Amino acid sequence: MKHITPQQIDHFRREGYLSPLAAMSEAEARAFRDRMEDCEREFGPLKIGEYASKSHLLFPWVDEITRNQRLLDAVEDLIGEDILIYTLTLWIKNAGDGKLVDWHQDASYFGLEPKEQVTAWVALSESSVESGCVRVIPRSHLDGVYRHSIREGSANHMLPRRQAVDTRVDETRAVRMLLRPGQFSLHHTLAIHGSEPNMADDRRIGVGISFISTRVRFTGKTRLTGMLVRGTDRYGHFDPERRPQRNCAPDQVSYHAKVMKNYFGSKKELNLANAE
Ligand SMILES: O=C(O)CCC(=O)C(=O)O
Repeated sequence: MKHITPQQIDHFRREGYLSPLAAMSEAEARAFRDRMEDCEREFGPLKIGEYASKSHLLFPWVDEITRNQRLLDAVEDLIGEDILIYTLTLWIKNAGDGKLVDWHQDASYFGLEPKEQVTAWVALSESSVESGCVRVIPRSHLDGVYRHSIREGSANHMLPRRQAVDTRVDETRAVRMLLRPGQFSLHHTLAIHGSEPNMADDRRIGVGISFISTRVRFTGKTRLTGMLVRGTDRYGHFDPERRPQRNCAPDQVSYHAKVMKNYFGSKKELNLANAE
């Protein structure tokens, strides 16, 4: 075990999540947040589907977060030592902006087999009850993939297609994954999760990194890309991704746009909801 204990691994397998774990100090998280906010001043708001998606291809500071050793040690303890990033999202809720994430499972639109993807959610600001932390339904990952449908007209939903599980979720069972800046949570690809609006005075900022083992493959026909962050890729299910050298270098911006088009196109091909 590199970062988490056998008891914590049991907890993850039984409950479908693990939280909180330490990735970095609050001061380090603040420094990453400052770098993010510099980018917002330079490039404008970071939006999902644009620069807030697969941002590790655009910004060296995001690339750096994804290579945090404590984070990768915990992920390795769960999925093994050969680790790829499948996708990544900057989940930014500004104070009082009303944004929320409806109950959903990542596996319902990722199109991956086997369903061994794990999301690490790294807090760059306080993720609390007031700021709309991620909530998860314990043991919901044991029931397979639920039907999802598109919630039209819900403009504040952060998932691009506003998809949500059809089943009524018993919210009294939800666990709030409270995080200080620099801490992270882990959730299973089949765990039902979501979050409420930010009612705090500060922004709520999280980096959601979807990790897979290199043995996991995409089930559609499109050939997708993935970023190897640890170990060796002996399978070649994904084309390697190119790391950014500086924020939004023009050739990297066009590379990112091409990768995103391919990624979102692949969801349509599978008839899955466009997401993250
Ligand atoms: O940040 C949120 O509120 C939701 C995050 C989420 O859906 C995810 O990381 O998979």
